[in-house]
Amino acid sequence: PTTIYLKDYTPFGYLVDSVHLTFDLDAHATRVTSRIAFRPNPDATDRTFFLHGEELKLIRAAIDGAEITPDVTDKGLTADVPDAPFLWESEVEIDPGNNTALEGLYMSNGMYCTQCEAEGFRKITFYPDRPDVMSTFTVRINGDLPVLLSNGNPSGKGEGWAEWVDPWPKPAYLFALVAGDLIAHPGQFTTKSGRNVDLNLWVRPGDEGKCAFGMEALKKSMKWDEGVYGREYDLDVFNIVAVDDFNMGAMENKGLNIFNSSAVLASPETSTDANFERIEAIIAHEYFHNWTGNRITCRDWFQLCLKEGLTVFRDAQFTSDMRSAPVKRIHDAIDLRARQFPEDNGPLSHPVRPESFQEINNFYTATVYEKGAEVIGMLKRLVGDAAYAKALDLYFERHDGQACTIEDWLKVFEDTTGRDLTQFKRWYSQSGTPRVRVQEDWADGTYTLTLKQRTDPTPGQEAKLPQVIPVAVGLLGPNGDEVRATEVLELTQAEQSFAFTGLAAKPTASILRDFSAPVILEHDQSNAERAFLLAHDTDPFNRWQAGRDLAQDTLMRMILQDAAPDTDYLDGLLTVLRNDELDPAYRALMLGLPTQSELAAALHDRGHTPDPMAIWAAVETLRQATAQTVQDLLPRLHSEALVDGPYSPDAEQSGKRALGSAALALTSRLDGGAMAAEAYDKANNMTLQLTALSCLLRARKGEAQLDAFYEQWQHDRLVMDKWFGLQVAMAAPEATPAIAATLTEHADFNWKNPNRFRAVVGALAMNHAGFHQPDGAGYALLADWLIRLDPVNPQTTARMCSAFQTWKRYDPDRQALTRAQLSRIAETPNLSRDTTEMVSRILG
Ligand code: HT7
Ligand code: ZN
Repeated sequence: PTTIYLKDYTPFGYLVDSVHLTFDLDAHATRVTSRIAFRPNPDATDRTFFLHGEELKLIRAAIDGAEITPDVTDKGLTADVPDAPFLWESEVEIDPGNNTALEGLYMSNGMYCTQCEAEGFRKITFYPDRPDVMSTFTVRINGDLPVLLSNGNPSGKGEGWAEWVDPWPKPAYLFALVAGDLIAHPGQFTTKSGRNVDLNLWVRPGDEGKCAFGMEALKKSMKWDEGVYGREYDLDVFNIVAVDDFNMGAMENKGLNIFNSSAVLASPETSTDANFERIEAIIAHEYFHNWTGNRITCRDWFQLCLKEGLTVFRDAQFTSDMRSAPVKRIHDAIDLRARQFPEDNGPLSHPVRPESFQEINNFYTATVYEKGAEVIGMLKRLVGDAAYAKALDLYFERHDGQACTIEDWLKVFEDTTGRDLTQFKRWYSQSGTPRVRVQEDWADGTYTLTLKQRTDPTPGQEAKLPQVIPVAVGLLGPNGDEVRATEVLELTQAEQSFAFTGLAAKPTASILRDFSAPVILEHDQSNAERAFLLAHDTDPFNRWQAGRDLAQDTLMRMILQDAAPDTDYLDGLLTVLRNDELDPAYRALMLGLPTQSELAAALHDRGHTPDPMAIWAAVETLRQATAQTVQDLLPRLHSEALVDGPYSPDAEQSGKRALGSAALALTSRLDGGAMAAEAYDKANNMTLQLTALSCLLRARKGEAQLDAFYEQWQHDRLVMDKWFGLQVAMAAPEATPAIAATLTEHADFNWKNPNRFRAVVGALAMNHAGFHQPDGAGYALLADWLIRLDPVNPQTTARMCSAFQTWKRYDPDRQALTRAQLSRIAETPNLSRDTTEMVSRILG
């Protein structure tokens, strides 16, 4: 496979002034006719006329009306063209009914839909399918279906046809078409300058009752982007379509967002609080792309973080404003450590702006998205809120309508603040998670903090240079008062000291407040200091972190020394749980533990070989001890979940349910699931029903409820995904591979549907002790399914290969078993480019 490099970028030889497309829809022989106005690009030197095109049957091609016979390969075509403006025409035939890869034009439940990011448009027609080629599009759809949608504004329709005009120049990856028997959930929004926008959420008949929340989330997002970023919507309509077969969460096509139905459809009976929160965030994310991604797009795919990092950062700000900022920050740190840190510190490590790739679909990663967002958060923290706002205003003004780079992005900050961001730019080019080691000194009223940074080698990057790390620090006095408010220290050297003078007594430091940088903090604090911070820290993030550190410390000693659960942790937790002044959602987070995979990483970091079963056993023991310690509080905490009045997925109610659910889970460890069985019968929303069911399954009970759940919900595919997934997630380690294998034989296991596939096979990879069973059954089952899925859907297969990325942490036997499975995948005939790249990187 060919490797593509950032350094090789050159502009395309031609500009596109307009695109006219006509679709004659047919399940197996859709005709796509294109009329494209090209002219030579004065900024380009290479005038090769190459149009991407894959899996297309060329029927006819013409230049300025004269038929031609271009040179066609399986990647595209070349042709001789005039050295002046010309009209390109082509007609191709495609087969959406047999498109299982869900890229290009495909079918889902009888509905036509498209997915063009990153390089799917080339499966629709011949085109310069690269993000720096932007054009207006006019689209005519001929098809015998009631709803025919494309980007932009509607410009005409009749029996069996519709026409759409998108006045905003866009790259082909933002093209979209949907056709089907759909029902609209309508809404209205008036922008701040008075534009009336028709909003529609299009769903399959039967899903009408799951639209109201998504529509409200859209309106809130539109309002928020006007208020916070001054960004207004720019078309007369905004359409969202829900589709069942989709590789990712959603897609921000101009004026026509397409969503995985799991990322937009919601009702209290069928969706959990977590589902509602995720849906609100994804709707906001896709909407915010209208400015950060669509109006200002990426010059090339190496710049993906330009739109994704910024848009994730913006959606996190939105969620913080809509809900609780500390709770959101803690969730984001948990997520980053669970998904991005393993990536950044393993064989798949790559910079936020990668420098090469074989298959761009493999770089829609936690590093590009979530670390990319953290980088923007650091920049904002370093320059301050006012300067950030000014820089963003300039970004939108200077680059509207352009395809940009990270250099353009940083330049607006340099121009507005006068700062030199040369060193900061290393966050975009250096891979790996920096580690910051803390040393503390106290003498004569001066507290000195010495911070040392280092980043371990990562693939292709042996030596690392120091980065600019904003370290937010506050100091607490002996009685718990804050003696120094939060200050952002700028760590720019490999080692740097910061002195705090004039202190009456040795303070306790609260370091990396609000998780001010995506780094690993190495701070040898005593458990007494951690307990002190857990009781007193005024920074909610670090207060939570102190509890997390205590939990991790006790788990490590339980695993390595067979120690008993630590009383500092248990007593501290008890005090926090008793404190009714603390937000229930926050207290629920306090009850969380590091994931088993995180513990495996921590053990590996300290030079130990993690034993997944020992980790699992320690977590079980600590949970049991926690339940015993806090048992008197549990009935009251559980009753929190049963809020009065109608269900609302808002932060307040869902926080109460989170705490109540955590209490029920602990109670189940003491009563064998008796209370969970009662809770299951009484549950009047999906959050409570699913929590009760998961408690029962973990207590190795709940067979009757599992069957009842199936009977109740078998008609609802999104709820059935939960039914499949929960059984694997809650399975005992030794039983996990067998349970997952049995579920893959279930009549409702439609493995070609990515949501269902992920529900079972993805959950297997997430069940740490179950996946890492010593006989390798988990590895073999995953490999079997990846091999089977690859020819059908390479994108989803390749993404799921990352379950193997941590394999070198484990013992030689497990490594040998994993290597055998990875080799088996690698040697599969005709393996996709996507999966080939992932497996070869993981094998190293
Ligand atoms: N920009 C989108 C990324 C994307 C995608 C979405 C759906 C299916 C396939 C896809 N490939 C890339 C999603 C986003 O970040 O908003
Ligand atoms: Zn995005």
